[in-house]
Amino acid sequence: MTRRGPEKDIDESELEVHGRERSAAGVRGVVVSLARSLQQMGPVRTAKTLPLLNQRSGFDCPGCAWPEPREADGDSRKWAEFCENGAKAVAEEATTRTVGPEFFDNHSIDDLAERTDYWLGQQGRLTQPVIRREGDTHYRPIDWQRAFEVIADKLREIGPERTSFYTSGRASNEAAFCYQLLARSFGTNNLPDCSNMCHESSGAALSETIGVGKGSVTLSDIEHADLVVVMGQNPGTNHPRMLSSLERTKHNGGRILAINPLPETGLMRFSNPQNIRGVAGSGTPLADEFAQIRIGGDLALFKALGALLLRFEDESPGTVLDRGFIEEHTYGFTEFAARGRDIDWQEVERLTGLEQQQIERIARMLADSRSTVVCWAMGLTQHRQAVPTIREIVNVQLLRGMIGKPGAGLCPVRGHSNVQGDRTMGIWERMPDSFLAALDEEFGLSVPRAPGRDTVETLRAMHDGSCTAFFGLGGNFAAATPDSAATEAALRACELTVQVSTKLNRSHVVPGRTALILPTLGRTERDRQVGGEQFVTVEDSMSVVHGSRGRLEPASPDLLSEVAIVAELARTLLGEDHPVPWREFENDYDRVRESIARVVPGCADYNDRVREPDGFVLPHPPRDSRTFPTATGKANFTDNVPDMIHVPEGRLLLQSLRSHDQYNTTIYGLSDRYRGVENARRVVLVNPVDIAELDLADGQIVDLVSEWADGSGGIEERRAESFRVVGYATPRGCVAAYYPEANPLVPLDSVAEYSNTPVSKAVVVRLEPARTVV
Ligand SMILES: Nc1nc2c(c(=O)[nH]1)N[C@H]1C(S)=C(S)[C@@H](COP(=O)(O)OP(=O)(O)OC[C@H]3O[C@@H](n4cnc5c(=O)[nH]c(N)nc54)[C@H](O)[C@@H]3O)O[C@H]1N2
Ligand SMILES: Nc1nc2c(c(=O)[nH]1)N[C@H]1C(S)=C(S)[C@@H](COP(=O)(O)OP(=O)(O)OC[C@H]3O[C@@H](n4cnc5c(=O)[nH]c(N)nc54)[C@H](O)[C@@H]3O)O[C@H]1N2
Ligand code: SF4
Ligand SMILES: [Mo]
Repeated sequence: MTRRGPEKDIDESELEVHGRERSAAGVRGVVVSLARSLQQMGPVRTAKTLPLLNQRSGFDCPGCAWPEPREADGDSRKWAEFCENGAKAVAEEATTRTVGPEFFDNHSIDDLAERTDYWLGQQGRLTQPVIRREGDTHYRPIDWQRAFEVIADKLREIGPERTSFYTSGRASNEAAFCYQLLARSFGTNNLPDCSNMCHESSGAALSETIGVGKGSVTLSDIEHADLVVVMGQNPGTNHPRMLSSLERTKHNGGRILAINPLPETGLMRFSNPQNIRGVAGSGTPLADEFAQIRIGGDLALFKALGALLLRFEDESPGTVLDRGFIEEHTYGFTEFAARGRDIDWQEVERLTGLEQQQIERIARMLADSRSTVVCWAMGLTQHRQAVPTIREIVNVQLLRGMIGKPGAGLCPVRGHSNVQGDRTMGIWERMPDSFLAALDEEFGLSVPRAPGRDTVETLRAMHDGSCTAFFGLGGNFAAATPDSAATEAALRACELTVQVSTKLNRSHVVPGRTALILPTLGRTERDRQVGGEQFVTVEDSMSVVHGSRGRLEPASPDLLSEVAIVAELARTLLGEDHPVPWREFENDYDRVRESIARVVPGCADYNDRVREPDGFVLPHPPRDSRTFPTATGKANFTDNVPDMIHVPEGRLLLQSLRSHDQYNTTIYGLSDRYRGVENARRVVLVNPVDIAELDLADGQIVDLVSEWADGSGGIEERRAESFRVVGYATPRGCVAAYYPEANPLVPLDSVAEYSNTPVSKAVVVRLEPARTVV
C-alpha cells in the first residue's frame, strides 16, 4: 500500500512553549516512537521493522554513529536495542508514503521551492529517476540507462576539474569505496563530504596530536570510567543510547561532568524505559557537575584546567601528573609546563562565563579521577578555534596519561551512522599518498595526487565558476551548507546537478541547468543483485566495522542501490574496458570487499571479519598500544591561545542546533519536547535578562541579522526573517536557533582554522523587530 504525504506545511503561528522536561527518554519516548512508526509505516510494517533495528541479523540504525554493545565487552543486546530517534529515523525511511510521477506533474520546481524541508521530506520516498532538462519547469521521468548517459555526456564535457562529488555519511563502506574510486578514476580528488561541516576539526586536532583522527575509546571505557566529560553535545537527542551507557557509568560509581551553554535535559536526568526505575521512578540523575559555559569558552576553560593541574602537582608532587606516561609517550611537555601556570581569572571568567570556584572544583574532579573520558560533538567542532580547543583537551588528557588505558581516552562522538567509515574508505579530498598508491596498485590506475576541494572550497568554486557540476551521494547540500541564499544561487548556476537520494529535499528544488534525481535503496531495504541478496558494512564512532542487512521490500521496484548507481555510471562514463571490474562489483559486493581488504589499512580479511557476529574493531595505535604515529612519533603537547570572539554592544552570539525532532535537514516533526518548544521551528532562544535589556518581549517576532566583518573594514549583513523570541535558560549574550533555518546567517568565509569547517555555533547577530512576518 502506498500513501501520499500531508498537504499542510508548518504554520509558525501554532507555536506552543512549555517548560523544559526534567528527564530524558522514559515511557514518553517509547510512546512517541511507536506513534511515529505507525503514522509512517502502519502496524504490520512497524511490527516487522523495529525488532530488526541494530540486531545482528538486521540493519544498522540509520540514525547516529553510536555503537551497539558487543559480546566481546561482555555485553548482550536487548530486544529493543534502539532509541526514540532511531525509531524515527527508520520510520522516515520505511514510510509507505511515496512520491510518484504524478507528484512531479502536479508540482513545478518553483512550487516545490516554496515549501519547507519538512513538507518536502514528508511527501515520502522517491520512486523513479527524474530529470529537469534545461529550461523546463518540471522534473520528468527518465529511464535509468538514459539517465546515466545524460550524466556521463555532461561530465565528459565539463571535465573532472570542474566537478565535485559530495558524500553524506549514510553511504555504506561498499558504496563509499566505489564512489571515491569513480571520482578518482574520472580524474579528481574533489570529494567534499558532510564531515567537512562536522568532525573535520576533531580529525585535524587528533591527527596532529595523537596521530589518528578518530576517537580512542570503546563503549566499555565509557561505562567503566571514573569521570566522563560530556561537552558541546546533546546526547539525549542526538545520541540517545549514549544515555544508557552514561547510566551504567553512574551505576559503576563513575561521575559525569557536563559542559554546555544549555542545561540540555538529556545531560541532567535519564529515565531508561528498559528498567523499572526508568518506567516507574524519576530516573537516574546524570551530571554531577554542570558548567553552563558561554558559547566558545571551552578553550579558555581547558587552558585554565591545564594550569590548575600543574599547580596541584607543584603543591603535592607526584600525585597529579602521570610522569611515566609523559616521559615515555609525549613530546613538548617541558615547553607546555614552562608557560602553563598563570591564570588571568578575570579574563577566564569573561571568556567562559564560569566562576573561578567552579573551575577549581572541575580541576579537582579531573585530578581525582583515575580514568577520564572526554566526549564532544558539534558544540566544539563548529567554532573558529575548534581545532585549538580540541588540541587543548588533548593537552589536559596527556598530563594525566588518560589515553590508551581502560576507562580513559578521547571520544569525538560522530554524527551520521557511517561518516567515519566513509572516511576510512577514502572519502576525503586529501587522502594520503599511500592510499592513492594502493588504489593504483590494486587496479592498475594512476589516480590524481593533487588535493581536491572540500565543502567550502566547492562552494567558492561554484561562485567563481570553476565548479559547474555537482554530484551528491546522499545528503542535502543546499540546506546543510552555510550562507543559504548564495549557496542556492551557486547550485542553480551549475551546468549539472545530480542527487542520489531517498527523499525529496531542498537540494532538489534549486537545480542546476540540467538536474537529475536518482532514487536509491535505504539501509532498511533488501538489496538484490545478480549475485544474490547483498549486505553492506559500516563503521561506528568507536571504529567497530560490521554488517548491515536490509529486510524490507524496497519502496519501489525502480530503485537501484548506491553501489549499483555508482558502478553503472562508472561503466557509462569510463567505458566497459576500464580496469576496475565495475560489473562484478555491482553483482557481488564481496568483490568490492576483496579490494577494500587490499587497499584500506587495517581491513585485511575483510570479508571474513565482517561476517563475525559483532564484526571487528579497526586498529587504533594510541588506544591499542600507546603508540602515536605523529610526526614526532609521540603524542604532542601543543600551544593554543584563546582569542575572544568580538561581540559588539547590543549584539548576541548565536549557535544553530538540532531540535529533538529532526535529523539534520530532515525534519521528522515539530516537537522539541525536552526544550518545551512545540509545533513550530522559527524560534530564537534568548536569556530573559537580554530580552528585557534589548527592549524585546517574549513571543515577539524578530528578524535575525548576522554581522560579519569582511576583512576590509566593511560589515556584511545577512538576514533570516521572522523568528519568535523564546525566553530560555541560555547564558547572557548567547542565543540559539535551529539548523537549517539559521543557515542563511552563517557567512561562507566564517570557517574554523585548519579544518575549514563552517562556524555554525558562533554567529554575531542582532535581533530586529520583524520587517515582514513569514
Ligand atoms: N536525532 C538526531 N540525531 C542526530 C542528528 C540529528 O540531527 N538528529 N545529527 C547527527 C549528526 S550528523 C551529528 S554531527 C550529531 C550532532 O550532535 P550534537 O553535537 O549533540 O548536535 P547539536 O544539536 O548541534 O548540539 C550541539 C550542542 O553543543 C552545545 N554547544 C553549542 N556551542 C557550544 C560551546 O561553545 N561550548 C560547549 N561546551 N557546548 C556548546 C549546544 O548547546 C548543544 O547542546 O548528531 C547526530 N545524531
Ligand atoms: N547551521 C548548521 N549547519 C550544519 C550543522 C549545524 O549544526 N548547524 N551541522 C552540519 C553537520 S554536523 C552535518 S553532518 C551536515 C549534514 O549534511 P548532509 O549529510 O548533507 O544532510 P542530511 O540532512 O543528513 O541529508 C538528508 C538527505 O539525505 C538523503 N538520504 C537519507 N538516507 C539516504 C540514503 O540511505 N542514501 C542516500 N543516497 N540518500 C539518503 C535524503 O534525501 C535526505 O533528504 O550539516 C551540517 N550543517
Ligand atoms: S543511539 Fe543512534 S544508532 Fe542508536 S538507536 Fe538511537 S539513533 Fe540509532
Ligand atoms: Mo554531523
